[in-house]
Amino acid sequence: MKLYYLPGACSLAIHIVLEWIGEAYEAVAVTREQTKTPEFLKMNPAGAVPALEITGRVFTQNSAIQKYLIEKYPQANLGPDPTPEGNYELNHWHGFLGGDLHPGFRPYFAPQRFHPDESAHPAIRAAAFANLQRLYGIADQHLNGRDHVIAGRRTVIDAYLFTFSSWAARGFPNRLGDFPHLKRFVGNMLEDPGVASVLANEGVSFEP
Ligand SMILES: N[C@@H](CCC(=O)N[C@@H](CS)C(=O)NCC(=O)O)C(=O)O
Repeated sequence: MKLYYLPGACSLAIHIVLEWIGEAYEAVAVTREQTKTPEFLKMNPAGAVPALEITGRVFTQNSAIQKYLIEKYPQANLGPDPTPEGNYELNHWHGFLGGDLHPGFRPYFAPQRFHPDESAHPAIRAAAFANLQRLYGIADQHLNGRDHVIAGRRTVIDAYLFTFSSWAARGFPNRLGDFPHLKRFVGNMLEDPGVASVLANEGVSFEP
């Protein structure tokens, strides 16, 4: 397996999941510019990471790759409880993280993609920040009294929420200070040997 990733980007979730699975894989760092080259676009026409190559086939889209890896490596036990409710929880958090939280960062980190006039950027960032604070508040309340997002044990969703929480820790003025339960969750994840190894490998470090 070969994972193409941008250091610290959303591909970090797949990187952690591969480390947890424990099968052999290669992690290949790319730059944003490289994701737009003809070679990369042939692999993923969306010009984005994560892209996971397995014996000549390329898998893309974070939540789809996570579900694939859950089924491919059941012995890693990184999926939901095998019940309709368990599946619902997995899909619910994929929707929240991939559909709400991830796109919520775009106007915060790249307001120029939303308005060419620089004078509009502070207002765009402020609105994005308010929305992100609201969304992190939801995740924070969910983690009140829980060590894991779903199933009462480590799953792919822990890796996915951790990834976006690392963006907040690195990009918000108060890091995760407004979210005590999330901060505790991230602190625990930072002590996980697999997570620590992946962060070191990607050259990413941060305080929650
Ligand atoms: N919906 C895709 C989004 C992937 C995505 O946005 N990846 C970002 C990194 S977090 C990327 O590769 N961006 C390249 C760019 O902005 O040019 C997924 O969930 O996998």
